[in-house]
Amino acid sequence: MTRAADHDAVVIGAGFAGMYMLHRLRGLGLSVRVFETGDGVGGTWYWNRYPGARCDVESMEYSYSFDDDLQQEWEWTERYPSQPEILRYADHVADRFDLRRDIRFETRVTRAAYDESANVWRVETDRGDRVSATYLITAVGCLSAARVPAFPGRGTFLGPSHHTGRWPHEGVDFIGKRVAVIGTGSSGIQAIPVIAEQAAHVTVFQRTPNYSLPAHNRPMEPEYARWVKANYARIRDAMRNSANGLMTAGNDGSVLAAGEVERLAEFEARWARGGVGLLGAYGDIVVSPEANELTAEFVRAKIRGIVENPEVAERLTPRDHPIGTKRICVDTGYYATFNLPHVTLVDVRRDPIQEIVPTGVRTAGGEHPADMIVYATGYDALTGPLLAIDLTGKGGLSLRHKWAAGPRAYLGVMTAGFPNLFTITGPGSPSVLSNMMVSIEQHVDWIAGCVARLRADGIAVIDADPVAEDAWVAHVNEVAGYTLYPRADSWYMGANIPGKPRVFMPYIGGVGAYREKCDQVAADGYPGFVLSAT
Ligand code: NA7
Repeated sequence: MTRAADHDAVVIGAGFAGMYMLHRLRGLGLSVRVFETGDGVGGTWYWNRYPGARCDVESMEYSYSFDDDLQQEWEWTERYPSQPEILRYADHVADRFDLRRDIRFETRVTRAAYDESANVWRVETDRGDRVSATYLITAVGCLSAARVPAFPGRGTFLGPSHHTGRWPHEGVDFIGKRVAVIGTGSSGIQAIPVIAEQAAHVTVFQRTPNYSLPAHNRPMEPEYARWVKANYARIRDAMRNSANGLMTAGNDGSVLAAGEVERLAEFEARWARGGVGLLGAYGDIVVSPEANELTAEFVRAKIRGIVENPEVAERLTPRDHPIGTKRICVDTGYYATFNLPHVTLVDVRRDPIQEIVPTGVRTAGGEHPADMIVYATGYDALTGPLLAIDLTGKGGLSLRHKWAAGPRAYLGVMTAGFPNLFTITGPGSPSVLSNMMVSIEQHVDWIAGCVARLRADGIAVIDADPVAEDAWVAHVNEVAGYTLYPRADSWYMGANIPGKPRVFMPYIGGVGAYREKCDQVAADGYPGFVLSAT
């Protein structure tokens, strides 16, 4: 048999999605080439080496479930895993399953075009590779296109500046330094307390105050780890069929139906436990404005209780968006950091950043001297990493053109007009609204199942049906519309990028319901997809 393509599949990215995809496709006997920009595996956890970087999903849940020996043998040392520990885990998995031999590191895919006459994807990299593949699978991550705002004068700064998602591998020494941190999302909120432990002065530039919940991180309790491992099969199954891929399910009840005493007791218990669980206290927190306000007010009171200076506390208090509708943050000592004498908060809504100058950051109120700038300014989320690649489908259709008004994909896994292209945790799937590990495994398993079926049935081409795609996009929007999410200027909505279409990108119907739908589609012979033998 003549091989039409150099590889059966090209996978873009060697984070947790790309690594598992490679493993599964190998298991089907496919030849696979993975391209990865970094010089190691781990994706998000390879890039995000900023101080304090830690996952906000617990260790026992933020790990692969596909191999029981792996999940039984790996020992997590803390309740919430730190970036170095997750990276060690990724390296361990790469070694254990001998993944590196098919990964081309330090190589970025710049372009991929579908060649209809040969039914192959022609893939180009910044290293000059030109390869063809039957299947093209993106595993590019949802938060990997780091973004530094175009502040005037940015290039004039004399000291080092670092984006949290492009942190130097050799680390950064803050001792004795005056550090400007711009941005108070999850990354800023994790980094600021750790930077403040070392720096001579920290100036935090905040645009939108965020809700942050305490992690209460601690060393892993061995009995707990043993219990989880003994019950992993049942626990993983429950996570896969849950709303957000976590072990602890949320309650269904209503904040409004609970009396004040009950409500506060429930909130206090969840605050004391730590992590994102507060949002699961009742079923209507991200649906009912009144329920949300009661929950938000609980957190606001906590901020007032921690931050000693009432004026600073007020500036840190979020009021412009419902709690949970921007990604909730999980911190260790964030609010208390503002009680330190060498930490200053600048509210850039009232006192906007005008320019970066050689010696610091100038706002309307004057210059804030700095030796170093940390940009914790986020990402062009979900679509950014896909649109960074010049992707062209049937008839020369470019993805950038097709998605100009917002992403369109059927089940978030294929977009019509781009045959044999699968997008792991793409827009229109639960992705960033879930435990990413659960969503990654679900997509990879589904794609592997689909590819196996195509090959067994002699189907050469699969594409999304535009009608099914339109219906799915409408459904994604409809479900988001039942919630308060669209009210926030969040990166879920594309609102953090000037000019980006305002569309709610992930699917909020729940990972369990989503999985059921995907599985049903596969069992029914892929309705909503167009399959052809040639
Ligand atoms: P986020 O959550 O997007 O946070 C970025 C922060 O940077 C946020 O506070 C932004 O304010 C701020 N920002 C962005 N642009 C500017 C400008 N031009 N001026 C001032 N401040 C600005 O990114 P993270 O890296 O913290 O977190 C990403 C995800 O990683 C996180 O949610 C977890 O899932 C893990 P804004 O709120 O837009 O007003």
